[in-house]
Amino acid sequence: MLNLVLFGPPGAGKGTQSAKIKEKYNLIHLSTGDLLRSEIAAGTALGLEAKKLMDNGQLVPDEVVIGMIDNKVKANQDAAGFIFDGFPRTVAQAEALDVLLEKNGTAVSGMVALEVDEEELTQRILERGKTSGRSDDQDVNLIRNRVQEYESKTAPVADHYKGQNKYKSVAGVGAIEEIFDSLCAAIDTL
Ligand code: B4P
Repeated sequence: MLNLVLFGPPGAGKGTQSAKIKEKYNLIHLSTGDLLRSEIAAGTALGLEAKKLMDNGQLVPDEVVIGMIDNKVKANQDAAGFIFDGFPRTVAQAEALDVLLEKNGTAVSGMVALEVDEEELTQRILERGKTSGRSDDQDVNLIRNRVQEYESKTAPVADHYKGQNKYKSVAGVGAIEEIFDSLCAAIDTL
């Protein structure tokens, strides 16, 4: 089973590359951002709470996203594997993922990180904001908050996988196809 954690700051291209990776490796794509946006669109209580935090560029509580991932993993027991996109975003989420995969008789195969500088991230997100309708994509200060949340709470997640010898990184700037080729080369070593 291939269980891939695709990692990187907001706007690094995790969603873009996940769509390609899932086709090539026949994986189930689990994006916590997409799952939360579905809850918001459906107007659920969870979605309403999440929206307040997402509109400030803050992370949603760990137990909420861990519960969503747990349900999806249990519902897809026959999958060839998973691509986790935007999850885990805290060390507590990474520890919970280890436990829930172990209960299902499997483990994270590796983390691959996309490296992109903040100026490029900001430009990409603002560009997407022109058409995405996402309220967290429109404002430079809000994007800065998201990057700060990433630096303080999410970047340490890389150390969790470095400690398990499961960490790789690739340059995330350039043509989407070239980045995809670099990602596949890294995935093929896992
Ligand atoms: P996400 O939905 O995960 O949003 P993201 O980080 O902006 O997305 P991504 O990196 O996938 O960027 P994309 O491919 O779209 O999270 C949103 C919010 O949800 C968070 O701020 C948080 O509040 C909450 N949340 C989600 N998961 C959580 C968790 N686990 N715990 C707590 N809270 C959580 O790329 C961005 C843009 O760049 C696109 O427009 C794309 O077209 C463009 N692009 C991609 N590759 C490019 C390239 N090579 N060159 C030029 N442009 C490129």
